[in-house]
Order: sequence, then C-alpha cells, then structure tokens
Amino acid sequence: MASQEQQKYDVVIVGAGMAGMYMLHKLRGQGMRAIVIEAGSDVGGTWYWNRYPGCRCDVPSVEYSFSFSKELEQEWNWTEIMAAQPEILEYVNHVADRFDLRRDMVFNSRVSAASFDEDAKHWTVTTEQGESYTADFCVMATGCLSMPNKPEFPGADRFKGEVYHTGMWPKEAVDFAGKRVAVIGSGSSGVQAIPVIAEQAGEVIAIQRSPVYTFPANNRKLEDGYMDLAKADYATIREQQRNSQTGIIYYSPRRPKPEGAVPGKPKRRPSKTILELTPEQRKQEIRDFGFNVLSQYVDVHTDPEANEIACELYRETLRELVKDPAVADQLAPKNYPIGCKRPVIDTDYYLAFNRPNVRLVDLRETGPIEEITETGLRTQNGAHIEFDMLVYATGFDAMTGALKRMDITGRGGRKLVEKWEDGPRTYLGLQISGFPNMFTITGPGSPSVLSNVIVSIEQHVDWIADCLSYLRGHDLHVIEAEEQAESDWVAHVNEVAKGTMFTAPTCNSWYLGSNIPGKPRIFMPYVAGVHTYRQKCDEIAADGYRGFALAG
Ligand code: N01
Repeated sequence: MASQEQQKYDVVIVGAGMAGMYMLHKLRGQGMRAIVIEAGSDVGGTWYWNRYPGCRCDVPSVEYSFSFSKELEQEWNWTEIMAAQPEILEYVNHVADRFDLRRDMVFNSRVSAASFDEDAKHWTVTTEQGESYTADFCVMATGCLSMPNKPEFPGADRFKGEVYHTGMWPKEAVDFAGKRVAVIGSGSSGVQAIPVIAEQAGEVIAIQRSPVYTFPANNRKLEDGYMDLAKADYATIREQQRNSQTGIIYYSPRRPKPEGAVPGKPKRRPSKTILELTPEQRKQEIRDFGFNVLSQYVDVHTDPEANEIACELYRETLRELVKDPAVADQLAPKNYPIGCKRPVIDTDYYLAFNRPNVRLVDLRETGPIEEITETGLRTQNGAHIEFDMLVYATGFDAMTGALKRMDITGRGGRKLVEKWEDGPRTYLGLQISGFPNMFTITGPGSPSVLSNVIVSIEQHVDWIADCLSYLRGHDLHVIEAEEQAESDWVAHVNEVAKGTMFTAPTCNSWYLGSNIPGKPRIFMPYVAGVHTYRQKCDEIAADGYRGFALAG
C-alpha cells in the first residue's frame, strides 16, 4: 500500500462498481488525483457480488453499457439481447483494463467510516483494514442494491448444510447435484435462480412469502449483423436513452429490406389502455403480444380499476402455464397492484413448477419461518422442511443500507444515521445537507433504480465532475446542499410519486423500505424520469449551483 504521505487525494471514491470506475476515469481526465476503495477483490460491484445461477440483466445489453467512450462502444460485442452476469463482468473487466483503472484502486478494503474535518475542509475515510485516506471531496459510489438483507431467523447458525446469499455468491462453482436446495425469496433473484438450480439439483424447495408479477424476458442470442447495426446507431441510441423516461428504449436495429421484398401488412400496435378493450379483445391482445402487454397499458399504472383487470388477466394466464391448479393458485399474486414492485423479468419461472423436482412452500399458508434447524427449517404451523442447502434470495437493504452501514459524520459531528432516522433526505440524490463535499451517485431522491442505472450513473458522474471543475475554476473549496433546497426536493420527490402504483396503500416494496423490519416507509427514488431529472440538474448547475452553498 502507498505511504501515509501519498494517501492524500483530491477525491476519494467509495466503491469500484460501474459508478466508481467511471468517476475515477472522468476525474483523471480532469487532472484530479482520485483513489477508489473497494470491499471486493476486484471491480464490478453488483456484477462482482451477484454470481448466482441465472443472474442476468433485464436491460438490453447494448443499452446497458457505457457511452463515454466511442472506441469502447465500437470494440465491444455483446452476444445476447440481455446479457448474463459472466458477460457483464467480462465487459466491466475489459473497461478496467482498457482504461488502466486498477492502478488507482485499493481492493479488499471495506470503508467503515468517513468524517468531514471542518477546519481542514477535507474528508477522512477509514477502512476495516485500518487504512485511512484524506481527500477534499468524497464520492459515495456504493450502489443502490449492495447491502444484502439476510433475515435473522432463530437458529440460523445451527444449519449443517451449505448456506449462500444470492447477493454474496462465491466465485467458486457451487455443486447442486443430487441436493435438496431450499431457496427463500421470490423476488428477481429467486425467480432467476430457481429454474436454473432446478436443472441441476435433486430437488428445489421454493419458499415464498409474497408471489410476484413476473414477465418473460424473451431473451435470445443476437443475430448476425445486429452488433454492426447497433454500433452504427450508437449515437442515436444514446441520445434517445437520455431523452427517455427510464433510459431504456428497447433498441431494435432497422435492417435494410432484401431486394425485391414485398412490404408485409404493418403490425398492429397494442392498445394504449386496457379499459378501452372488451374482455375478448384483452385476451386477444395477450395472444397477439404476449403476457408482457399487461404492464404496457398506461392506465394499468394510474387507474386502480384498470390495474385490477390486468391483475386478474395475469392470474388467468398464469393458470394456463402451471399444470397443478393448487400450485398456480399459490403462485398467483393477489392484494397488491402490478407496478408496485420492481418488475421481475424471468426465463421459464412458472414452467419450473411443472418439473417433478420443484416444490413450492407458501408461507401465507404455513405461517412465517419460525426457526432454522440443523437439517432444515420450521414454519409457524409446526411443519419441518428438510433440505441440504439453503439459498437466501432475500434481497437488499436498498438505497440507504450501504451508506448507513458506514459511520458517516458531517458538519458539527452530525451522523448520517441520525439525520436519516426518519428516512433519507437529499438534494437531487446528489448531496446531503450537513455533509459538505460529499456526493452520492444514484442516491435516494434520484431516478436511480427506476432507470437504466448506467444512464443515471453517467449523468451523475458528469454532473459531479463538472461541479468540481466549476469549484476549481472559481477558487471555491466547499459545496453543501442547503437545508431548504433539500426539504423542497424531498417534498417534490414525494409529490410526484403520489397517485402511482408505487405508493398504493396495498403496496409493500423495497422502494418503500418495507422489506426491512423497522425501516421508515418512504418512497426513495424519483419517478419523473431521467430526462426531466437531467434537465433539472442542468438548470441548477447553469444557475450557479442553485440550492448549494459554495464557499472558498
Ligand atoms: O430481492 P427482493 P431480490 N421470510 O427484495 C423474500 C435487482 N435485481 O434480490 O416480497 C421469507 O425483490 C421477499 O418476500 P416479500 C432488482 O432491482 C435485478 O430478488 O418481502 N421471505 C422476496 O420474495 C430487484 O428488484 C435482477 O414478502 C423473505 C424476496 O425475499 C432487486 O435487485 C436480478 C423474508 C426478496 O426479494 C432485489 O431483488 C436480481 C423473510 N424473512 C436482482 N425476507 C435483474 O433481473 C425477504 N423475503 C436485473
């Protein structure tokens, strides 16, 4: 490790996921001295930690990629519409190699604390390994879904078999052959893992607390010529992504028609609203456009009546996929709307329950998990379920967990955990009043998890880098969100989320923090979309960083 004298930087960045990587690259380009501190042994963040079977992205691969380097865009070839975790990790490693990022990164170092020194006007970041780094600015690139949630079941350490968490999956291959594998959780991770584990294991026992609305990924290999067309279209793709709601445009290359081809009948578009259709027309649209159409009707996301119609059609379609009517009924989500939780995208999830080696345990019938035993788990009704391996697919303490697990101290000795006791408060999801010179990438109050996160990461990194360059250019050394601007932003974030399915009274989701016992129920991301959000951030910067106090 570098000597103490060398450990003074312009910027210390916490996290070597895609946000930390691009932040480092961008700051280097501005001649700033930056260092990245990372708990893992290499780059990748989410894609480093989540190596469970079946893990893949739900954003098309050409869109889930960096746009900051035209050369990088032109040299990288994706192989599938939606890339699997190994391919994304390969891409991330390629980026790290190509831009020689690792030389300014420290691995296997978990940041335990960060504190602002008001006199020296710098941050000191310390790690569990005992290292310490000082820098004028601190950028938290700690990710939104990086603090695994492992429920504390009584007796958990008594279990004699292997135990895994999808969000902390080992690098070594896990051997499921012949084993009875229990998977707790039916969110995106469980839904992706269960069908793949079922192909290898003796038996899979899916332990479900809440059934999910999950939609087919319709993934496939990219056809020949796809990447060439995408490469030629990248400039347009990026422009459209930045001007969209979510940063995802579902790009499809326009191929030249073969010579002499007769134009076919134009494909009908699905209806915009579900309410305008008769019951028979609704079924016809599902036949024509697939199950996914249900989440595409605009009124499903705004009108409870339309939503209930979609939910009922969803349950009907599910019954056609799952052979055992009792299992289909257990898998059917009820009592909360489509669009409340993060959409789950799957490959053959329901079909897995038609396999003889997949069994569903519905905790709504058995009561919650009461304890883990040496050989399995016991539910509230006294039933004992035996297995050899336990997989927690129980998600994350989202958006605030990674920040709150560090002891962050701002001005006047104020702790972040105290400030956020009743829920996160930020200005633009970029800064926190009372914590000068600290930035959060994709923090609560920004579109983050409601968007293609790479689009949001690039926008935040560019904004922060421009801001630091502005401060330098004006001989300013301190920037801090003003209390009032922060309060106004928090109110705005809440206001725009009102009336959406995300905040419906029957909705419980990690967006609202409801998956973590005791976490305040606050809707954390910003729903107005990446385009609107970018405009607001740009206007604020153009207005001399309105709402931020700047000091020399
Ligand atoms: O986590 P989750 P995840 N007893 O919180 C259950 C991204 N992601 O890792 O719904 C029993 O969604 C819990 O039950 P309930 C994506 O943004 C993306 O699956 O709280 N069960 C739920 O079923 C995603 O939304 C991909 O009642 C318990 C499950 O565990 C986010 O990460 C792939 C329990 C947790 O589901 C999180 O997904 C993977 C308990 N005590 C992840 N506690 C892509 O496709 C929790 N559960 C790109």
